[in-house]
Amino acid sequence: ALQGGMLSPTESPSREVKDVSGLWSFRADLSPERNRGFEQEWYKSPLAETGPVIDMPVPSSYNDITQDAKIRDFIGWVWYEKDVWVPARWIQDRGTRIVLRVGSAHYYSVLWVNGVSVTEHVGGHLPFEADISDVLRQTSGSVCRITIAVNNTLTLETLPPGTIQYMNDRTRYPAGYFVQNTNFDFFNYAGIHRSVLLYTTPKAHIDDITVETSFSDNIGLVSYNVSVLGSSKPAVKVTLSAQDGRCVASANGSRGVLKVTDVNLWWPYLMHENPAYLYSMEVQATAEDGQTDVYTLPVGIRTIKVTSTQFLINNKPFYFHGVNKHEDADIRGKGFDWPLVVKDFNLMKWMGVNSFRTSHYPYAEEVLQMADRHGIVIIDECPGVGIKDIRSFGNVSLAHHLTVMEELVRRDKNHPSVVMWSVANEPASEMQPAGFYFKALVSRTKSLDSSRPVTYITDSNYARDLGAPYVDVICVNSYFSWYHDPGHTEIIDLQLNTQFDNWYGKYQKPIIQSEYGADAVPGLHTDPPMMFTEEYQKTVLQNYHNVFDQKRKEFVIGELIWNFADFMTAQTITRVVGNKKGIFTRQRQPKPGAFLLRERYWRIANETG
Ligand code: GCB
Repeated sequence: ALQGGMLSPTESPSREVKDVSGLWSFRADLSPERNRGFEQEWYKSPLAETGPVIDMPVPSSYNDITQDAKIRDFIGWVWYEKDVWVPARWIQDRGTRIVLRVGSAHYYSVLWVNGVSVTEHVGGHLPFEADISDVLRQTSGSVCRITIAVNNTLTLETLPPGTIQYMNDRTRYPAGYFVQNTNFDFFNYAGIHRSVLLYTTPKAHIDDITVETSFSDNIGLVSYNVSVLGSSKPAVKVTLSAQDGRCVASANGSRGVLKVTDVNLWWPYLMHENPAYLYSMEVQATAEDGQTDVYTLPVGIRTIKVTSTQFLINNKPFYFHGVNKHEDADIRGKGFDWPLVVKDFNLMKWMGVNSFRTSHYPYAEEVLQMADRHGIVIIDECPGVGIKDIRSFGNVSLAHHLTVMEELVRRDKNHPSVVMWSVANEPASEMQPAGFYFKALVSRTKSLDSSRPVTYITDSNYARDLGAPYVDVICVNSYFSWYHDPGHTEIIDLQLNTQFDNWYGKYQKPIIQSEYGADAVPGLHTDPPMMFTEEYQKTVLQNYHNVFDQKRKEFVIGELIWNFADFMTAQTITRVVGNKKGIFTRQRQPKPGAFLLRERYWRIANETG
């Protein structure tokens, strides 16, 4: 089990945050074994002393920043370094705890401060941190040299999995030639993808907070649990305030239940005239020495329930009309970017999108915070995409997958916008070990969080899928008239009806169409429609929608288009500079499919209200 909490770093009277993103020094280890950096101990001295460095922005993927194809397609260790100034008062005040936190770095990371190794992390999409107070106080003064080595190699035991294939035919490939294979199509962007922060807390500090909410009649209930580290008998005080600042409930003690009369529930927007209501929960922990740590957590009070035909938010049926996204954009790749995040939310609200899936990995915390505030519902997906090789169902893989779910739940458990966990996308769930694997994964996730349903996204045959018995909601991807029967949109009606009836007939669980769509290269037109034109994408969507409209009255509880926007992929013969199934281009300009969905989503919103 994981140790400790992962509260999102925020400032408070007792905490400071210093963002050390910006320009870093960078070098890719191009040596044949990709191991020169470790052999020569590049972390021991400034990176520029061991060879040439280039400028690299953080956060950003490094792949598309330079003109060098070797860096775009690089596989192996890259090295980042930055000198930052730590305020002298942080160092001098021994009661201050100084933490270094990386929002995410893809995939495997090793962290040094002033040449001293402080932590390592496996996994490309979740934060990691280290208490660096002692290292800073023992090493040189206030300058702090941060070195981060990041390796994007994917193996059978990483999430997502991949394989490195050595090409041994010397008549066709030079010595040592290898490629990275994966079972997913999005480009394996790498580097430091989210902010790097230094932050402080008092030595005795609030390590974690867990809230679970419910209500009965007009009384809201917030059960909370606070863990404090560095003090054996902290005095914990919790205060819940409404949006106008009024205190609505308070309690003493590290766990308890707050009662809120005349509660304002957290509702998805479009479902209520006062959506996304957030209370603010201030937690104060005072240690024996009188020092107080303060942390404020936004809290949305709402419930989730699943029946055999419905998904209920606050006991009202919710229909997912939304999108699948990617963290993906020109130049920055998967690097966090506020303009992009805000633009995407504006586009989603323009379209009447009420939900999205974080396909195919956990997104930045800022995205979840936006969704909390705007009332957009999230299916929170872990990076378990493309588990297709039987060797990736082994014990080592499962153990890592369980750890990733722990890290994900630990980070995201308090977001009202998150209504369901997705533990995987399109695994080979008909393979024999999949039954045991998904049973273990779903039950562990439920033991970590009993308040949310769990699913994974399947594209396998309903009769042979071995994981479906364990999920709460069936999520199905299908690409009729695209990967099957290309060009034949007239078969969608029959095949999609059959798909839904088969799954429902076998499991009596509500179903989300978690992906459907077609590539449209912007500017390509034909009538009658042909594959890859804007007209064809629209026709595929319309044919799917006709079936959704019949089944929505029964047990289909949602539709998520693949994809919100075009995104970069590995180079293959089926992708024309990326996957073009976006209803927006990669630059976020609408294709005709976006207008079609906009009309549809607003119509559904008005009908279901
Ligand atoms: C899928 C995958 C998604 C792909 C999509 C496609 O089933 O889940 O990651 O991008 O199909 O366009 O092939």
